[in-house]
Amino acid sequence: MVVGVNGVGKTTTIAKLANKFKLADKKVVLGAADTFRAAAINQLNVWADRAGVPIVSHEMGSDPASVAYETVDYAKKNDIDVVIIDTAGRLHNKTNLMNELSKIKRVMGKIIPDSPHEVLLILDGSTGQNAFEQAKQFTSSTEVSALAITKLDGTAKGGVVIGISDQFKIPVKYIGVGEGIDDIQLFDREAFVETLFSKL
Ligand SMILES: Nc1nc2c(ncn2[C@@H]2O[C@H](COP(=O)(O)OP(=O)(O)OP(=O)(O)O)[C@@H](O)[C@H]2O)c(=O)[nH]1
Ligand SMILES: [Mg+2]
Repeated sequence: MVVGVNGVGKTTTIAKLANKFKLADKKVVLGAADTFRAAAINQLNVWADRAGVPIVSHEMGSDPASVAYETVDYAKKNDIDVVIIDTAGRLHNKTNLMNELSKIKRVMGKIIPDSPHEVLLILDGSTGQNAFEQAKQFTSSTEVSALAITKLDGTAKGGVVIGISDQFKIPVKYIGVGEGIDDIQLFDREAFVETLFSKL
């Protein structure tokens, strides 16, 4: 399950992960549980096509939790290895969003107990201190198990994530380094710290 505020790179990161798992010979399915915007569903559909993986989607405005439920159900019936659920980054208000995320998480567990096995919080590396506030919000309503920092291909170095990872005790797993499907890397602490202190 992939969470984060709007525009941080959730959908793009999902596409990258889908591609990565597919190349590792895993069977992948995507769930378009960001039903808040029609464009979000289309965007995920395009990426699913590009990565060559199936997708479960309903029309805009439909219940995101039911999309998630159906996706996990599809995965179970079709022997899928990896389910990746896209979620909305914004709703009419923050409380709605957080309640919705809890609900999405809960319904998945009805089909596969203990799922989702990972809740990945996406943070935009160029955000600065506001990323702390985001981490606080999301960790209070869902159990975030890992972080991904996007947009590290620009001038941003994403140093804020060190404090976030430390304070919330959540490991950083991936970094995003571009808009393309291959532009994802496993987080490498030493390389990250080297970059932080390197001269441009
Ligand atoms: N340069 C760069 N751009 C990125 C990266 N990841 C995502 N983007 C861009 O950031 C923009 C937003 O990405 P999305 O994946 O749509 O973000 P989102 O979190 O799904 O946004 P919402 O669906 O609106 O909540 C897009 O233009 C992406 O191409 C990255 O690692 N580097
Ligand atoms: Mg999105």
